[in-house]
Amino acid sequence: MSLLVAVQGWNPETWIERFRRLAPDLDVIDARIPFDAAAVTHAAVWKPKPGLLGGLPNLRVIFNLGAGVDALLADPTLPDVPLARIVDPDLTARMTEWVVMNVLMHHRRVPAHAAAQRARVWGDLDQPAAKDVRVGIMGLGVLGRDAASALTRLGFRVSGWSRSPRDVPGIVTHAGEAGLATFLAETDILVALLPLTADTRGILGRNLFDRLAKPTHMGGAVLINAGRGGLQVEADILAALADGRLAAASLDVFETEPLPATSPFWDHPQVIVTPHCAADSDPEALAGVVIDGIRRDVAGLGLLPETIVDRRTGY
Ligand code: NDP
Ligand code: OXD
Repeated sequence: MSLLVAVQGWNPETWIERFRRLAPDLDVIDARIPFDAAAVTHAAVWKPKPGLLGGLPNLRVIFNLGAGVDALLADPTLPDVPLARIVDPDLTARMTEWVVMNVLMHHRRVPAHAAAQRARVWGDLDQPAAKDVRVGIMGLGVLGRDAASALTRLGFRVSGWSRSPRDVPGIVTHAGEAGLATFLAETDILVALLPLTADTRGILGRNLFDRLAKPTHMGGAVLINAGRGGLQVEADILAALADGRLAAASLDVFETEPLPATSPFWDHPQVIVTPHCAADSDPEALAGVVIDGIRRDVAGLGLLPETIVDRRTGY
């Protein structure tokens, strides 16, 4: 068996080294060096060059080294073989940390306190209890459910929204277009953990911001997006921040990445920017997931169901 490693935007060396260490019996091939395409049986990829995977005649499985597969599915030549994505407690815990940190930053008014500190003002800001703050999570998948559970434990009133109806302990759930208006009207802090698909592209725009709760203890509602930049309409976010429909935003993902130096988000006083690092894929933690997947495939066990990407829905 041969594993082709094609990683762009991250350091491929650390993945290759980790795969070789974990599976010395496997021929690990570096896609940056000329290789025998016919020898490749499995591929571990992050944003591989379009067309690369289509040129592998004996490919059995593609392992996407992150949770989101939008970049991969955008390649029209992607071969029709099983496609797995990362589902792992390490990645999930990182995302939950980022979400909880940002919800608390806004709930506890950290940007406002930081501005007051710089102005040497001993301020007094309205500070409700977590139980009086409504956090709405768009996307009740692996990441959304874990973030919901952590926020519930902190005492927030959590609700969630998904494509199909979901039962998630401790939270109120809504589904589909029919459930969206109620979900938004009861949300003070909106957390987007959706995949980017034909249905979700541009969903975080004017029409959605109009329907969020108002007013809140922070002024308007707060938007937190760690899903994908393509979910958001950045001109609409800026307009909503300017007229108070949004009080603030935490954005980890952007329409264009890296975020261009000219973007108004960089120095926007109401916006917290992080550089698509909400949940990094750590080779040390995640290479083993791929190796297990290869072993399962070779043994005829199939991939773990929760990792399998459904190409019809796009996630
Ligand atoms: P999952 O596939 O487990 O869950 C996706 C959720 O989104 C599901 O609840 C699904 O609904 C819901 N959903 C999909 N389409 C729609 C729709 N049209 N309307 C309503 N709900 C919808 O994904 P994960 O939780 O593992 O990951 C979510 C995303 O997070 C990834 O796709 C990726 O883009 C992003 N991500 C970002 C990272 C970062 O560092 N910023 C790191 C890792 C992931 P249903 O339950 O009905 O299927
Ligand atoms: C992912 C990401 O999808 O890092 O895992 O964005």
